[in-house]
Amino acid sequence: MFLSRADKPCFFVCLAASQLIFILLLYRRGASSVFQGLFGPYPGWDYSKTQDVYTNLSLFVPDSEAVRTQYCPVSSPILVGPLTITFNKPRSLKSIQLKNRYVTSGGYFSPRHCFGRYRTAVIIPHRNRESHLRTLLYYLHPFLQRQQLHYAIFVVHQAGNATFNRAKLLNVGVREALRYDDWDCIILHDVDLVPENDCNLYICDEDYPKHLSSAMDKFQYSLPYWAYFGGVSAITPDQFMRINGFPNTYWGWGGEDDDIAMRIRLSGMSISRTPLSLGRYKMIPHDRDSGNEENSHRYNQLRKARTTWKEDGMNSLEFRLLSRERTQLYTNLSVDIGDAPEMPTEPNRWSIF
Ligand code: UDH
Ligand code: MN
Repeated sequence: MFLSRADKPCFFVCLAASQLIFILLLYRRGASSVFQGLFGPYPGWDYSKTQDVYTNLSLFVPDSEAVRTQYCPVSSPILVGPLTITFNKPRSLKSIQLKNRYVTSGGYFSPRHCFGRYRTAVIIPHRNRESHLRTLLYYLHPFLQRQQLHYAIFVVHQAGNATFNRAKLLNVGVREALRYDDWDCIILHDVDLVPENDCNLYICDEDYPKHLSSAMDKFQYSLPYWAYFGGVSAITPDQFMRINGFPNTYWGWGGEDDDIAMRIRLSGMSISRTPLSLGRYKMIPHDRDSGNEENSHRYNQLRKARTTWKEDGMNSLEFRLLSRERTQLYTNLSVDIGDAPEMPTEPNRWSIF
């Protein structure tokens, strides 16, 4: 039976073609989305029923006499799951402050009726995205309070007009945030990504760096490719130092997240990932920013990452901190990170990233 089928050359052609399609799908869209496609969605959340991110937040307020005596429970009692996220309403800093009365100067919060179990710093690389920042703060503060975290938000603002450098700003953010507190977990957070489920906990995985934004609406709620590490991720200070932080040399858009993914593997770790049904994010729609043009050197840089990661990172980080300012909703770090060096332009050889 097999032999007679194998006789036909068409059989082998079809077999090879189907395998090729499967491998391509696996690479481009991530295995989980392939399996989801083949076997239907994972049992999970119903995102057609969502709740306001401020629901029941006031339950956390004890009477003025109360003293904290215990740690907060491992699992917060007021998590609701899918959240209502809309971008049609502009948010003012004042209105966000009024809704988050227990956030203190510098964007700090500690649960008021119990001791937060986890200490989480959120670091946001930023330039010229003021309205995105306000929208994110509107959703992120109550989101983190719902999780009963001891947390603070740090915005790392790139001063000047030099080409944007996301990874270097994140390095600066981690170095500076660690001066403020003994953080258990550092969340690296794009300014335009809003989490859609409050059960997506902003705490770290003990063993490996964790990719939290596994399902972004921009990528039809699936991974764009298997090693994708962009958007929002969680890393412990130890894991961060193990990979020598992030590269300082990716100026402009693209490549730095793939370099980080490579560092994680090269240092003997792997990426842990929030399941797709939970790691859902909405991206505030936007065009490419001026000053953040595509980095045409990134393919060449990625090819060399294996040899450069040990000397390009936290151990070579140089910057000038221009100001540290504690605003009511976040700590703003304004920083001069220098300018991109002159390099001859590279032809695009890899189009897969
Ligand atoms: N960022 C800034 N200011 C900039 C550039 C980037 O704050 O000028 C930060 C911000 O936190 C942003 C992150 O860097 O979320 C990543 O940059 P991005 O949002 O431009 O990256 P993304 O992958 O780029 O979203 C997609 C550009 C799509 C353009 C095509 C639209 N159809
Ligand atoms: Mn974006």
